[in-house]
Amino acid sequence: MKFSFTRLITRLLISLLCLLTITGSVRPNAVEQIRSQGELIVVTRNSPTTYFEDNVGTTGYEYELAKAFAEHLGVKLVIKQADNLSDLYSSIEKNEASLAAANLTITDTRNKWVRFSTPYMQVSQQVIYRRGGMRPETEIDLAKGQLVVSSDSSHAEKLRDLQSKQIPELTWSESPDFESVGLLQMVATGEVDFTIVDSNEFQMLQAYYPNLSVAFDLTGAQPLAWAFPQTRDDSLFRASEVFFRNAQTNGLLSEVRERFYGHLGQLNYVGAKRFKRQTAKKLDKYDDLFQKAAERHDLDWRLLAAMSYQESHWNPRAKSFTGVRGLMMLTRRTAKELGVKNRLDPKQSIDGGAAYLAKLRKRLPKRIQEPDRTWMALAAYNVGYGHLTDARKLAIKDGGDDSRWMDVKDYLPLLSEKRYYKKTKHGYARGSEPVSYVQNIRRYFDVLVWNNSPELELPIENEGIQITADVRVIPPLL
Ligand code: BLG
Repeated sequence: MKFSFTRLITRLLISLLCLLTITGSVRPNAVEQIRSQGELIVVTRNSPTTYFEDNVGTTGYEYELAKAFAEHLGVKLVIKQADNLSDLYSSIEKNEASLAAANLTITDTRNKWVRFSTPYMQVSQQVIYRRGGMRPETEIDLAKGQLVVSSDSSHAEKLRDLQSKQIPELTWSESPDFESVGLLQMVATGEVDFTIVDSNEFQMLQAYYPNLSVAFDLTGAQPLAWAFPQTRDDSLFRASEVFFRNAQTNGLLSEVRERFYGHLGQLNYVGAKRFKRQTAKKLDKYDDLFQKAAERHDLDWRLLAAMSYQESHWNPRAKSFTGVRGLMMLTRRTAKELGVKNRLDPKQSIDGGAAYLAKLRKRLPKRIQEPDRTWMALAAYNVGYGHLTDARKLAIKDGGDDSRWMDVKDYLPLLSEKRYYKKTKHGYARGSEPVSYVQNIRRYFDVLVWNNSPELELPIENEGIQITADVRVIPPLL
């Protein structure tokens, strides 16, 4: 009896195994299908924190991560753009995309119908108000003003939760058509009193809305992750787990974070407001010169404009303490080397500055890729090529990567510490200056690029947005 029972079990197991092999060979799993089609379809949204066009083409935090995941699978990335969150989720439900990568917060409700990947970032939900307007101090105050959020967002979910558990009188409006950019715009123009966005979105967009500020954090840290459909076949989800594990250890996650968020927070309220004012008042006078110089030296004119703002606030007669002068702040020595006769002449200054930056960019070793190459050329423009090289050497000595700005920017400030500079070739330098210099320029550059980007249509203040017909107003729970 015992013998035949064991035999029965063995037979059953063998049959099961055969069945699995047969079905396995008949129906390839998700990863096998993606590989045989040669493409990974990812659905996302067009926004500054996810996916957008910049001066060099398509980019964005989610886009870069998704591209790396497609490379990990050995296929090409195909982006599908959703207009709103509901379309985004329906794309993965209907299998029109393999995953959604769109600054999505893991929430209890969403967890019921999608499978979230390993989180790659933590954000909090922030209540945003207009300076000089009504500032809510706590959740209860949200009931006192007009509040708008995106439909199907984690913010709407949080409000529903607050309404049912704590503040039954809470009301707000939801619209599927509004992304963070539109919502912030409405608060900025005074059309509504408050909105809620994720902290990383506000950090990125704050520079465009100097009159907006964070009232308080509505939540603690919440994880962002990719969303996969809840199918039995979890092969793609498992592949993503391996990918995220590698991305953590090989530095990809920190590299992408540095690229999109590393320079944020540089522009404070006063700085952002001033930049906006000056852009409207002065940039017109010089943009032609920036464009011509950029063309001549194969640079982006908005980068030259951003540099010039950082250097002189677009004042052609600017003069530093040490006698550095003009729109692009050329030193006497550098001007001479470049053949610039009059540093106060806008055309000569811009042309000279552009030529100098282009020269530095070419001079860097070939293995330094963009955009790090440009950030390093900017640092050299400010502190000198020799000091930049010293910092790169310090990075190498310490096991860092001298071809990454992310590493080099940590070593530049050490050039002002004796125990480091006494061993470098070019000696002492105020090394933290080029670090803030580059960060500021990147920030100004972003603003100029986005203001010129047709997709994002960033804020022209006073131009009100009408709340569209499909805004749903969530009534109080009374
Ligand atoms: C830069 C020069 C570099 C020079 C470094 O100084 O000026 N760049 C230009 O002239 C465009 O050529 O490098 S070196 O030739 O290899 O030595 C170092 O000397 C300019 C910097 C200096 C800085 N702004 C462009 O970024 C400046 O104005 N500092 C003012 C300091 S203070 O306010 O007077 O204290």
